Amino acid sequence: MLDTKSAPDVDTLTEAEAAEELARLAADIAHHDAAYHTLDAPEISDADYDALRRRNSAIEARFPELIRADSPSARVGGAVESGFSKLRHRVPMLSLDNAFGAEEFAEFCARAKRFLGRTEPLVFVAEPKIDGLSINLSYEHGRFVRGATRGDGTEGEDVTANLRTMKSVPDQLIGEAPAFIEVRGEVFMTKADFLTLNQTQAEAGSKIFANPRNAAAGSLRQLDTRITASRPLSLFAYAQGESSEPVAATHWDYLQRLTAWGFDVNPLSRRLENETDAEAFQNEIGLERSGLGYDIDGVVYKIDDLSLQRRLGFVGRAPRWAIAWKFPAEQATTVLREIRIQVGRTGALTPVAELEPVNVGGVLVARATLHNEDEIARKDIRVGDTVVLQRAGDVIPQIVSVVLERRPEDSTAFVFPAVCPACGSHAVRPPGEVVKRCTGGLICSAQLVERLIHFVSRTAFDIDGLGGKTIQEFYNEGWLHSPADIFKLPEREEVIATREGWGKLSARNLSRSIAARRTISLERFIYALGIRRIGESNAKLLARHYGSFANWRAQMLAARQIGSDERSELGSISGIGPTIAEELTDFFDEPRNIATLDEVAAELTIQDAARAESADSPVAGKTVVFTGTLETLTRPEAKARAESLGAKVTDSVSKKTDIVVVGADAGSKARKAAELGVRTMTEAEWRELVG
Ligand code: 5U1
Repeated sequence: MLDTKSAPDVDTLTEAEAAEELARLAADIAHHDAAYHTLDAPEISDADYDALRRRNSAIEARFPELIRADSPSARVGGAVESGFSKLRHRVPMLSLDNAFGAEEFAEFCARAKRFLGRTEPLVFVAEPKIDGLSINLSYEHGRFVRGATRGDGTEGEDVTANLRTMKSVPDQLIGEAPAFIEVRGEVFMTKADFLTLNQTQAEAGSKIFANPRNAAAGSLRQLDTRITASRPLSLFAYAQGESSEPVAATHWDYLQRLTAWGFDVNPLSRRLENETDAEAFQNEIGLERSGLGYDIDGVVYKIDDLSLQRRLGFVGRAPRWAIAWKFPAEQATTVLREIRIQVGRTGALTPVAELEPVNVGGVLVARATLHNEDEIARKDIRVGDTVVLQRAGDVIPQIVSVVLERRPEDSTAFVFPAVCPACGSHAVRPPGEVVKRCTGGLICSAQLVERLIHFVSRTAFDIDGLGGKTIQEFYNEGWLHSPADIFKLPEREEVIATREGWGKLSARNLSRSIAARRTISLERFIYALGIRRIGESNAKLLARHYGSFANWRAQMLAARQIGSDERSELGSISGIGPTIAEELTDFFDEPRNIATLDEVAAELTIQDAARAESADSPVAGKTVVFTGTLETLTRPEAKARAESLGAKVTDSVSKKTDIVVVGADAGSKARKAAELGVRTMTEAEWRELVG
């Protein structure tokens, strides 16, 4: 994942870098959206996720012409996922503004009073803010008829059937109820239920949830109602949506009605006669927090008088009459046993702290992310250290600092590995990035499945009948160790035909699709290798520049030498540049990548690419000679640029020469050009000609 803290300033990005980063951000954000909303298994903290979105918007603001069709800005993070039908909330479910201290709370009160033009104190209802999942329940004549998640605030998922399985969602309201009413509240899981559920999940080899919030969301958003029914979900009701008639004059009275109708209302809720009572309440709940059976991340303060609430209304997506006063993150100290390096599916090496298990705000934590090499160095985190651990309402616990007084005497600084722990390939860290990556993309077990899925994907080899699930299955069988193994699958056709979901015909078709792809264009082949930053357009540039597989391979091997002509040539291909050149040479620096590359190439006929030739270039088809010392270009750069525009570059001047570019201290070639009447130009004139 992009590290937004150390990423280059948006103002310094070139257009090509911006386009590339937007593509990466779109993929990263979509991945994290799916992890959070669909899988309920977030991989990064909310703050890191927000930073990714902010960076995406900043780049789009600077390069509006680069905004992608799949731009994350066009999607709301909590957008509705497939699987459940959508339900539109009659009154939008808005979010709350936050206050992070007494001063910000006082500013909120002052704003509300200014708006209302009043000076007398405000009466509030204070309720602990549960870290769960907001839902909207609709009742007609007292009977529960529909229930939806918050979704994007306007439209949520219809989880009626699942909500019906919860004891704390009354099916029939007790006593008198309006013809229609929407009741809002928070579905949550207690800390104890969360721990028991995770234990059961672990024993069954099923998914482990990151925290009670995700466990609650994952349990409510089950397509199989029986699974939801088996999960211990609770609900506190706390707000109203649309109502066919008024049911109370104050929020406090409304909470009493909710209780009378049969809802659970948080028993810690309190009516505060004066806004100045809020700080004491905040401190009181803060002290109780870690002992509560459920996670809270603050207290919600709502102006009690509903007529004042109506007058205050909303600003943007949040009410002017309520605010969430957040608590600081919960902390604990523990001992760091080990720093383990995880290899992600894209080859990113991520350090993870293995901890002496410790209770942080009621949840047992045994692992924390260390983000990257720089983070470890900056905090000087060492194995054996006592560390301060923090769990915000967030996802992954973090190490805040080291308790230096408790550092063992023999401790040594952590040395980040230079090789991948999964495959032993060398690990590299491109300039300007914080993430170290394994270079053994084609051989690394941690990355192989992902690489193979890319290899057979529609824009690469496009092998029909070989999707991600099948690749994973065949990999699990031990049939796939490298891309070349894809082409050996037809040898297993008979066995494949006997597998569940397969038959003779589909196995035959798979063999045919594979055979049909044994001939491939050079650009698709280069793209299929999945080398970092070599997307479709860069693969095309490379293919058109180098023409054949053999030439590309030889040139890449030679380009590993920094300062070589081949390296300068590679870096000077318009659209490639030194960063991408380095990704390529890193790939070719790993001997096992080359062996794997050759192994798959041996299975294929790789078609040559049409050499780059720009029809409208003024030098296309011309023979050009460079002589003398060029000031703004190296000789290989000048040659590569001319060739990429379709010119032929030669060393000697003859009648066939069309242009001689004369640099400083040019000698005999310039004289010969004059004798033969060949057109000469200065370096500046050449640059102007070729743009
Ligand atoms: N306890 C509580 N949590 N909570 C969350 N009350 C409450 N109210 C909310 C939200 C989003 O919103 C209303 C103020 C509309």
